Amino acid sequence: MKRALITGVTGQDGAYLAEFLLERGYEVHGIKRRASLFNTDRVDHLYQDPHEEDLRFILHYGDLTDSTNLIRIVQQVQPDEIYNLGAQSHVAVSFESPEYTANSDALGTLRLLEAIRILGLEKKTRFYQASTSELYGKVQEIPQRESTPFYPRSPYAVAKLYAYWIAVNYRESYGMYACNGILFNHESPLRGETFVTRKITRALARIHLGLQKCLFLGNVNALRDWGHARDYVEMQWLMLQQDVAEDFVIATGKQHSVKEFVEKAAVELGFSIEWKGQGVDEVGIVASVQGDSAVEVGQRIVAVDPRYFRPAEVETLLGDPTNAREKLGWSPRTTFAELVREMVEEDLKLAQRDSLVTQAGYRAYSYFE
Ligand code: NDP
Ligand code: GDR
Repeated sequence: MKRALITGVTGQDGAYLAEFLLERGYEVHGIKRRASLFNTDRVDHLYQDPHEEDLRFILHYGDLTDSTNLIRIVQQVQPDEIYNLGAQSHVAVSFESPEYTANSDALGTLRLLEAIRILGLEKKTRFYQASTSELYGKVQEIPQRESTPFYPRSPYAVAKLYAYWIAVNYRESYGMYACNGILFNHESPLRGETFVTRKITRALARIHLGLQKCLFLGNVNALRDWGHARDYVEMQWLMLQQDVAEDFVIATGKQHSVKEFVEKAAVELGFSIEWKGQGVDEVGIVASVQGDSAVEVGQRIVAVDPRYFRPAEVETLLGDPTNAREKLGWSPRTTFAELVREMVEEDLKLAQRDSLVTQAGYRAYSYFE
């Protein structure tokens, strides 16, 4: 039985990857952070009572900023594969907490690679690094492929640049099987609520049910290449099953704006949106409504709030996944329309639950930015 260790197992990708590896017969170990509240919602369905025999899903307390803890876990688990998905992954937050972001995202990667080396596991343990399209930042070439020069535009991207190169360096220096998946944005109903896609589907579902009035966004003209997280974790695994370690761009090859995402999500809920004004005065107005909805024609349901602008923005990203298609036989299964539909459907269920709880006189939700 193969043994995998996942950092960031409680995150969006960690949850999909853990499920994927368990289905393939792996013993899966995950690192979770200590928190004052439960933070394992996304993997609770995989939880096994530690008293059960045949335990295949095991969580360890740990943190990417804590070397000795990482060395102890790697020593104990002796993994065949490590997936380093843990990170302070929010680009805007990285401007607020640049030092912490560097510590967890850049040095955290180094700490894991060193743990492998210190324990003499260079030939046994394969290492996957969660690299990102944010490395391309101020875009030098469209579409972006493995050979496109990097130009990071945030403390997050700069930290991930270090992580990218230290993985390459350990591969070249110590013959380790270490590789980077340069993944473009991937979303799902498990996406964190403060990333733009989930923020949109969550807010529009709530507006549709009358639980919220308006959705405030930053740069609505940003362009992204959005895929589904479920499709992308399969590739993370595939990258570790090759004869030779290599870095791959993973993307859909299709690009949409934040505005298009809003429009598509609205249509799923039965209303259409028209944009008026420009820059900070741009607003989304309801143009038509079909069926039962709390929204009304003429209602302003999207507005721009400069608080969500970033000190340096990544305006456009579009990936070229040719290499992954040709060498890994991989191509994304979920279309943009299917992705938006699935996210809206799941957020509508959550909003309906909140609506019932509110009607029963209880406070149902906390406010997310
Ligand atoms: P999430 O933000 O959903 O998950 C991040 C995970 O990392 C969570 O489990 C979080 O724990 C954990 N974590 C954060 N800080 C630490 C730390 N100091 N020590 C240990 N664990 C920590 O991210 P995604 O699942 O979306 O992304 C997975 C990885 O892929 C990240 O590295 C991200 O930067 C990268 N990436 C993501 C893309 C995307 O579009 N989703 C695209 C390209 C790269 P907790 O639950 O306690 O917060
Ligand atoms: P990104 O994702 O920065 O690409 O990083 P995010 O969804 O945060 O932003 C995408 C684009 O939308 C614009 N935007 C807003 N973003 C947020 N979060 N909130 C808003 O209100 C808002 N309004 C407009 C942003 O400015 C941006 O242009 C994600 C993360 O998962 C990273 O970890 C990962 O590496 C990259 O994707 C690839």
